[in-house]
Amino acid sequence: MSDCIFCKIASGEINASIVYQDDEVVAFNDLNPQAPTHVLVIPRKHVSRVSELEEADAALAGRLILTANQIVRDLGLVEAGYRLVLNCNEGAGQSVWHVHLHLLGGRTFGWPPG
Ligand code: DGP
Repeated sequence: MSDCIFCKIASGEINASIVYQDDEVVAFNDLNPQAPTHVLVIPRKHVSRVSELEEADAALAGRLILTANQIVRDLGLVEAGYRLVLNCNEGAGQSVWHVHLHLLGGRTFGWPPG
C-alpha cells in the first residue's frame, strides 16, 4: 500500500534498523521501544490487522512467530523469557495499520498487560 509506513520500511523507501528480512517477512527495531529488545516482525504483504489474516495466510502468520523465535534465540533471550504481542484495533492499542508482531525482551513483564 502506497501510504503505509511499514510497507515503505519493507520496500526500503523508509529507513529502519532491520534485524532480519527475507522474501516474506521483515523485522526491525521499534522506534519507541518498550523494552531493551523491542523488534517488530511484519509480513511484506500488506494486511491491515491480525483479524484480516485469512486461511491462505496461515503459513505467513506462522512465519511471523518463527522469525521472532529465531531472533530471540540469536539474542540469547529465550531462557529469561520474552513476550510476543499482536495489537488488533485501537481498543487494543494498534496505531499502525499493517500487521506487526511485537517481540519484547530483556526485562520482566507484568500480567495482565495494561
Ligand atoms: P502498535 O501500537 O501495536 O500499532 O505498534 C506500532 C509500533 O510501531 C509502535 O511501537 C511504534 C512503532 N513505529 C511507528 N512508526 C514507526 C517507524 O516509522 N519506524 C519504526 N521503526 N517503528 C515505528
